[in-house]
Amino acid sequence: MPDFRKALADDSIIVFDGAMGTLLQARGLPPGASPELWGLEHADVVRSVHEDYLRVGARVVTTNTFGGTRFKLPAGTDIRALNAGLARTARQAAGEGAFVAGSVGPTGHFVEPLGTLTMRELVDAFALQIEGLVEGGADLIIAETHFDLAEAKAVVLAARRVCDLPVAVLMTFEPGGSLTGTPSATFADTMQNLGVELLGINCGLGPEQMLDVAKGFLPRIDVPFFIKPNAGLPRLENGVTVYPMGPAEFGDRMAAFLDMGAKCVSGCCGTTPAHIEALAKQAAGRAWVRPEPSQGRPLVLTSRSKSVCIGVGLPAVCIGERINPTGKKVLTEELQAGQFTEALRLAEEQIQAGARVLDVNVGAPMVQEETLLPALVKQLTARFLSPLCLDSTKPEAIEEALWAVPGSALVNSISGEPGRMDQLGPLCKLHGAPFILLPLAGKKLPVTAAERIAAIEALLIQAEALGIPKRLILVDALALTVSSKPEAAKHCLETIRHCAAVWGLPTTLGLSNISFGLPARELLNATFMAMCLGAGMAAHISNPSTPLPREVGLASEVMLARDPQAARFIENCADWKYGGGAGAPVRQVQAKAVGTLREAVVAGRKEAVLSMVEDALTAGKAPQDILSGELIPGIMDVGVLYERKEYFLPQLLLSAEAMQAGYERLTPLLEAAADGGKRPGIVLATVEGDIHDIGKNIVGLMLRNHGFEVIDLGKDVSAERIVDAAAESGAKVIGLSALMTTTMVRMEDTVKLLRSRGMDQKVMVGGAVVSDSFARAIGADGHAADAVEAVRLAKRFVDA
Ligand code: THG
Repeated sequence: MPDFRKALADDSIIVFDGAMGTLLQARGLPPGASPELWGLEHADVVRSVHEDYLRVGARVVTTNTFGGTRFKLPAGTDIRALNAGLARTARQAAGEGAFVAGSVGPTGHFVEPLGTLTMRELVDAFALQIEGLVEGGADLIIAETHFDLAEAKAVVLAARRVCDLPVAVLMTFEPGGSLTGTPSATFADTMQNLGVELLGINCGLGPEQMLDVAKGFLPRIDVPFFIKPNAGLPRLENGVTVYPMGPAEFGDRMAAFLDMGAKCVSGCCGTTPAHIEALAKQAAGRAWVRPEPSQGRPLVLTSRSKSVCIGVGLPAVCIGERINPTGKKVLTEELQAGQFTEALRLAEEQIQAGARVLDVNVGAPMVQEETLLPALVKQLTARFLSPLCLDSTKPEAIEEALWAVPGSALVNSISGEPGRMDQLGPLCKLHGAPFILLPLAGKKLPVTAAERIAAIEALLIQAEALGIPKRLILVDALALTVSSKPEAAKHCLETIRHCAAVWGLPTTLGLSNISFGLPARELLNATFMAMCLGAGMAAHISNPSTPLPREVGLASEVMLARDPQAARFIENCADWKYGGGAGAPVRQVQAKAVGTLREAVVAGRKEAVLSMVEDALTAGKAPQDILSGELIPGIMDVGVLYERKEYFLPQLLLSAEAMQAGYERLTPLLEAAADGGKRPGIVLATVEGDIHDIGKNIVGLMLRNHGFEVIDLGKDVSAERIVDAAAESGAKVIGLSALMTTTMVRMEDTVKLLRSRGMDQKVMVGGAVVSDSFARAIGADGHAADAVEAVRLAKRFVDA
């Protein structure tokens, strides 16, 4: 039996098969039917597609299970049996000579806080699907067309729970990032931390556009990569979606990826056996161009939308320490009451001051850390782009928090305390979470550098035995207080140098520990900071707003030649004065102060919005003025940020929800004042055969926020029902959504039916593959590329 892991390691290029759905349709799959259910009934047809791809040179066939989770199938479907059956069909076609890739697509739902699913529910659902795929004989699991980092991660966690098959993860990107704002490099960093065996990009783009995306992450990865573009960008011709790129051009264009070092290649939407034949010819006789093995790759932390590299020789990273109840009365009381206002304020303040990672510690007396830490982590993840550092002595709290993070958080920490490595090490490995290795063993503090190095070495051996890769380890050099141990700083510096020189490991420490019990602590901390940076420290857990250490940190980066043209130094310290008290002004990273209601909407602060609305009402402001003078301008600002790609979907949703909360408070007052005046109505629906509703729901939320009465008919809605609803409600506008190329043609039915009944409602259409020319071709009145544009269009239609 050939082993896919061996094929990944050898010199060959691996050609996968091409599109499945369009071929099934050509062979009898009715429009709108579930390809999985139909395929189970028509195994011979599915098998014929697999065989056609094998005949033209594919070495891997992909199971017809893209929508094989409970979210995409009717209730009561035996998920495991369905996936096993379809995998068996692929296995029969592949025999012993070719591989079977078990396909796992997106569910169409978001995990908290973007949606309502928990990460655990999502992983359970994928695990059930993957059990079936394994039972049916898959050789690898392939997650494809994913657009949210958390969901892609869930597939990996599920696969690791169920089997030891290699896992490939492919995400879909637009030039600016994935739909929920993940740049391709951050995707690559997160997946590499998780230890996926193969990573890549598929769908969404044709080969030309995909080339730029691939260039963006290639320098960051050591694992083999997979490129699976569409046959160009789709066009609509006579009511049919057409992918313009023919087999010969497709084969030719794929050569660029093979030159770049792609290990696996294939085609997504619009490709046929002829495309794969051309691709296989292109790959024939070529050997895999192996990427140069990297030296000293940094440790990388990620959030959904950002990567932070920590490495010897890179600019030092400040891990902001202040979300920690130690010595903070307000924070302690709030955490004890389960409130996060102060924690969120501290987060914002630290980010503005230059912290690139936030340490999160909720360890106050009488606090349930295992529920409070993940709750705060979710709030931070929804609001800020910074990766997090999970700081707790309770392994259960760290585990729960890891489940709440879409990317790679830093675990703080694993010490030599008995059981700690055994408990947390495997968790860090599973979640791809880098961790701080704290050289404490038992009761006695390791004072000398030699003792610390011995303790570090013992922990490194334990980590290696658990199969934890070195790229996940950040060593704490252990800052003890110089007041009680005069040589504490000296031993720290030696530990830092040893880690960098001998193990190539990055180091960090809790900066302020050094100065406990002495006067002029800032001076001591700053001095120690400069010395540690000189010795090669890569990160520090510190208060980013304390002037002197902050200024010395900025100056040190100039001395270490890590601040090109001293730009950051000049930006921050141009007006610096000795003993100036105020010191270098804190850099405005994001101007997100929420002095006004409008700003609170922009910042997505629901509580602030509610209390400010209340204040405005108390002050006698008219509800209509609050709405049109604050709430609406706020959401318009968000729209602008979104279009500039400064905001992504998570922030857009958060602001929309904050605005919604304020709007709901005002609604009864507005209605009373309007004296029966009606809000403009709009009917929204996802068309028949399509069960995607994320885009439509966002549009609905935005429209409600702009004062529309939204009649949401849900998904998989017939033209009849849409037109009837428009007639009954008297709505002037209809919004139609479709995600799939196979269902967007149903939009035309609705337009035709509407016009045949002589109704004059304006129709706007949207969805990932819908274009302006498509909208015109089917006689729609407009095309909205995103939720912001949908609102603009709807207003224009109503005002007209
Ligand atoms: N190594 C690792 N993790 C750590 C530490 C370390 N986590 C905790 C700690 N040390 C670093 N964090 C803090 C947090 C707060 C303070 C010091 C270190 C602190 N608090 C002030 C007080 O106690 O008075 C409050 C001041 C304020 O308002 O910020 O000093 O060494 N791996």
